[in-house]
Amino acid sequence: MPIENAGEENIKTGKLQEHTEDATGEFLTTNHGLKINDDQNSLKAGERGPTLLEDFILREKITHFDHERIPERVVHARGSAAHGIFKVNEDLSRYTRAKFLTDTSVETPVFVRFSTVAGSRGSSDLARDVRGFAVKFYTEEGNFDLVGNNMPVFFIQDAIKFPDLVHAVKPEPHNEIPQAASAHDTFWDFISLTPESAHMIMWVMSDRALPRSLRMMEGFGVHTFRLVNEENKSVFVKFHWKPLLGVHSVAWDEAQNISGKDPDFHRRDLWESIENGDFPQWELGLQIVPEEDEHKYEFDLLDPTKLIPEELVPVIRVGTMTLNRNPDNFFAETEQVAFHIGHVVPGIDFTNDPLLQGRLFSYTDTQLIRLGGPNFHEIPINRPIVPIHNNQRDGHMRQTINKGKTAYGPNTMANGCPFQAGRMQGGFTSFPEKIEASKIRERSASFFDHFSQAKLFFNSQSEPEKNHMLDALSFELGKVEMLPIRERMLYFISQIDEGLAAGIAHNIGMHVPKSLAMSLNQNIPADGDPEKYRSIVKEGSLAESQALSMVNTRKDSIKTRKVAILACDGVNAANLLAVKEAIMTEGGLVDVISPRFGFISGADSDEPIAVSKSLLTTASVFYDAVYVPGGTNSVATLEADADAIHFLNEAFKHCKAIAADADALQVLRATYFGRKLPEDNSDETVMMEGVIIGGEAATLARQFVEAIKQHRFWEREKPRKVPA
Ligand code: HDE
Repeated sequence: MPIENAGEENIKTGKLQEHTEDATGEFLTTNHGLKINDDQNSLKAGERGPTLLEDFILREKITHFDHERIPERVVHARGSAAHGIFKVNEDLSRYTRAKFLTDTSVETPVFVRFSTVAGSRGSSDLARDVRGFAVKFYTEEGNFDLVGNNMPVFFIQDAIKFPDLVHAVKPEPHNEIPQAASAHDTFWDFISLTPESAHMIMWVMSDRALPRSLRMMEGFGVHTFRLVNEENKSVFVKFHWKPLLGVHSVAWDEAQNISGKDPDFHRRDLWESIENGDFPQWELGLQIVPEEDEHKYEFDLLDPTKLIPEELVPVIRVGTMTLNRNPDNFFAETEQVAFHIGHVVPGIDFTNDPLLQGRLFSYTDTQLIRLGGPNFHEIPINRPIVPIHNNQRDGHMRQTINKGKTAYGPNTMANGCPFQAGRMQGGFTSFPEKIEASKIRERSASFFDHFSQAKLFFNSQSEPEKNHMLDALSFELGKVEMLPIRERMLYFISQIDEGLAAGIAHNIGMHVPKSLAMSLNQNIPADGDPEKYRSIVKEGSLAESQALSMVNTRKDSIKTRKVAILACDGVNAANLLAVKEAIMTEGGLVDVISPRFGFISGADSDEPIAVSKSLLTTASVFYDAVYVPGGTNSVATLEADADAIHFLNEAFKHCKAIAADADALQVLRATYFGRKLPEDNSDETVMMEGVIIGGEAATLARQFVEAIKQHRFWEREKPRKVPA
């Protein structure tokens, strides 16, 4: 299909690209269409002789193989993606003329790529890191890319510092260690000298950096953008994605375990949920700030290290995105997709955020090396669904065969085509923002308050979340070898919260310095006045913001939550099946796990029960909850099985819901936490936060489902610490 016509057809079929099906019933050919007679043996001079240079079939195959890799993304190399649709649920024409945001009947195809930032393409999904959340909307007015993250702010305020930030966080250059980790000297050296990173550091050291699933993350456009309506009136906007499953994270110890046992944990989870028809969904949220309110806040809307607290400007939910199709080919789609913050449609425009402005340059530039030339827009996944008409020609790997003589404008020979589109004809016009300014290589003083929102974030966390941040910072700084860096960081953190700094200092065996011999602020130009650049902390700011703590996320369903049932021969099959059924009715997923694969028999039934995972091939870190049904023989086998006991200990350590029949209590008693269980094991008792024992199966199942909805019982973590 010619590229120009692909759009119309694609809108109709919902398929964005041409696909080559498996070659069922076809003969093998070379890339030039020649049928191949033998693809298993190269051409040789005699049975035991040397291979001949003449063997063009061998050469074509090996040459192609030799060139199969392209450079991985310089950041966000590790990613997973899916197709879907976006639908706006109210007409937003009061704010924007973007058609996909005004016409409620339009279903806009999207392709979404999630990523980690620091690691290489093959690194683990569960690294402590920011997650990329990049959405390509294939609208009828061209592609709009919302290239965001799962955190609403960023490390730096000016694009010119991005290469430094990335060099600092990437593996150290002399030995390429550590992979996908910020816990090393160069990163914290840079951060310790960059106070503008204070707010982002709080986010990255929080549980937000360890998502339970890509489906359970928020997304943020980070920068303030503009929406522009038909009358050319503009408002400022922050974009949000709110997951319908809530925002949830795993424990750090769990994350490290998952990294070893299944580095593809998030990728697999996304893939499987779409294959199972459990389509991930997000609501698109907007925070709208009228033009006249540009200077109303104590932070600058152009400063990407600041968010707009939802208490000040509520997030209005305007549409839903559903991911409903896995890519057919990882390389062709997920690897070759090229996002660019500069891909906008009429009705969406930029602001002067200096980070955003730098990004406008970087994204096309990086594709030139990564995808090999200026025609990457012709790669199927990058094509808009509308036809492309312009005078650009040639270049590496050009796919389009342009007819005719005119590749210039103005022209008469093609009757002036393609025409420029006026605003009324859907042409993009930049918002005519008035700028009266002198050229200046400086930062606005309105960007200097680096700590207020870092404090706001920390103060808005629950006790367990604060504990996790304390642990995370102690871990990271504990891995830093150079003491002056640790010291600077302790001072830095004491500007955010003295208790937090003191706790870390205790953990890493140091003291929080009262002052520092050197300035932390490296933003000062050589001839600048240091006083002018002193970080300001604004007093009287908002003390807490509910939206910043994951405790306040929605906890109303167990959809797609994974529940392990530990069972062996002789299990109480009636209870096992009743609890399994109750979980599945609520949309949860169940694995029956036994020391070995095959089938187990129930004490009360002749019907064999299939074992879906063995203790050899799975681990508690892959589940959200565990249930141990009764049955004398099953219980006796599990009680004596070290892997089963470890499974339970670990699930407890990671604060997951655990349920057991009353007669399976002895299995729990064999665990570390079981020793701490109260003696009372009467029927229908919830024995400990998130540990439910006994009672009639239906009641137990009901209580268990409610417990799983809570996601985790973090509050039991510190007082009931168990080794596992
Ligand atoms: Fe990016 N970023 N970035 N970034 N970014 C890239 O583009 C860059 C920033 C984000 O799944 C690169 O195609 C600069 C903020 C995502 O393919 C590159 C600056 C945010 C992805 C690049 C930033 C992002 C990228 C590397 C500072 C959140 C992955 C490969 C001015 C709002 C997109 C590529 C995907 C990727 C540059 C900062 C999000 C080099 C210069 C802030 C989600 O162009």
